[in-house]
Order: sequence, then C-alpha cells, then structure tokens
Amino acid sequence: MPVVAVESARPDRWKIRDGSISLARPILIGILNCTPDSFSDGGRYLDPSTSVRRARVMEEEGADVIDVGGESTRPGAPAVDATEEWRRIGPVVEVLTARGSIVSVDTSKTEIARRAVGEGARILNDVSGLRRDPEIANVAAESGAGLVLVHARGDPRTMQSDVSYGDLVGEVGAALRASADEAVRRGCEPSQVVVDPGIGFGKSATGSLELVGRVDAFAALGHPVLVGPSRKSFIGETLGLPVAQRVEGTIAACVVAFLRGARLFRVHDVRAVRRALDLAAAIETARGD
Ligand code: HH2
Repeated sequence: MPVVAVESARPDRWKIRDGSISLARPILIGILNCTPDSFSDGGRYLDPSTSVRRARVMEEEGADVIDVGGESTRPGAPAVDATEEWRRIGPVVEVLTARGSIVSVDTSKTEIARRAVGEGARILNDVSGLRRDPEIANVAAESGAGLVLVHARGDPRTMQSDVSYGDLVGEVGAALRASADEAVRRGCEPSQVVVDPGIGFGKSATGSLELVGRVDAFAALGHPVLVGPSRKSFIGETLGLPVAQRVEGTIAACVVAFLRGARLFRVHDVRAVRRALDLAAAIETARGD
C-alpha cells in the first residue's frame, strides 16, 4: 500500500511537555539504558550515579534529550515487570529532571509512562507504537508529553522470527499512520507525535537499510521522523563488524536519514554523530535547502 501524505508541510517544531523543540537543526537523543542486558551497553549504567554522569557527558557532547530505558528490546530479551522497570529508571529520571535535562522515557507500559511524567519526564518513547498499551497516548495527551511511536512487528521475544514483508515501506508507513491516528483519537495534538520506522524491530538487515534509505516516505506522513540505527546489527551484518566498531556505520545511516528528512536521531555515540550531522546540515544550508 502506498504511503499517503496527509499533511504536506514539514513540521519545524515538536511539541513536548511544557514547551517545544525546534527541528531547525538535527536533534540528538542520547541513549541511557539502565538495564543489565541491552545489546551494546547492558550493565554499564545500572547504578543511578553512573547513569547521571553518563547523561551529563552525553549532554556536553551535544545531546538535546536523554532517553532513559529500563527494559531491553534487543531480540530475545526477557520481559521486565513494571516494579522492576521503575526500580531501574525512577531514581535516574528524578535526578535528571531535577537538574533540567529534557528526559524521554523508553517504555511500552502506561504505568511507567504515568510515573515518569509525574517525575517530570517530557517525552514518552513507545517502541510498540501503542500496540502493547495504547493508553500511553492518553498519558501523553493529559500531560502534553511528546510521543514517539515506533513501528515494530511482534514483541522483542518474537520479532526476528519473521522479517519478510510484501511491501516493507508501505506496510511500515501504513502502520505508523494508524498509530499516529490512534494517538490523536486519544487526545494528543498531531504536533506532539513523532514517528520512527523501527530499525531492527522485526526487520532484516536489508530491510533496515531500505528503511533508512526511504525515510522520505515516512516524513511524508507529516510528523517529524526519528531514527535509531545506533550500533545495530544491520550495520554489523553489512560491514562485518562487532558492536564496538559500528560508529562509522551509525554516522552514515544518520546522515543518509537526515538527507531524506529525518530530524531526530537516537544514538549512543553522541559526539561523533553531532559533528557529522552538524556538517551535513551546514552543507544543506549552503545549498539553500
Ligand atoms: N531502538 C532501541 C530501543 N529504543 N526507540 C526508538 N524510538 N527507536 C529505536 O530504534 C529504538 C528505541 C533498541 O536499541 P538499544 O536501546 O540500544 O538497545 P536495547 O533495546 O537492547 O536496550
């Protein structure tokens, strides 16, 4: 099914809780996984004081937002209950919001979303795109939080068991359109909603490459587009490199996505991606785009 543009204008701001973020320059979202089992940084930021230090470093390197997560979504990751998820992220969210960071919380649970906005989180990042717990959209609507809706097929335990699609870009675009419509139906303003094609979430390596190259199709939906290629396995499979050596691949994916219309980038290697995207943006400006 073709992706149909319903709003032609490219949004230049993203409405989040208590304000908005200008999309005039690329927005970097630094990844803070307070998990024992995340695929590239699992176990490194379990201690709240270490997490807060890591967040500060990412902000100094150019992160605009810190995305805090307490449940790994790597393929095959075990589920975590809400009590454990909050135990991992609650103290970190509390300290980061108190010191003025823009905090996003990476969760698919309404209960965690509610507690997070109660502690001052300004963005909710739902990797299930409202399929797991659609009331997250009600929490965004009530609080004014920005809402990132990610395309994923299946859940982390099953998502890599079937990565074949008839028309990958069309199916992902249609699903994102449906998720965004559901958010609006539950009271969100369209300007709160960001869409994300879900690189690696139920996608083959080739599929992930295709999604990065076709970001323009998702930008045509009329919501800002976020991409999360950071250190993911499609880079490893394409270049034959382990997780620790995927920074150049991450940069290439972010720059290509930027040129196709992505405006938000969820990454581990903030300094390197910041420099690359700022240069790409300067080139686009010099071209007059
Ligand atoms: N990818 C991951 C987690 N959250 N959120 C958005 N919006 N987009 C993504 O692509 C995305 C995401 C998975 O990566 P990571 O956090 O590095 O690993 P893990 O899930 O193992 O914690």
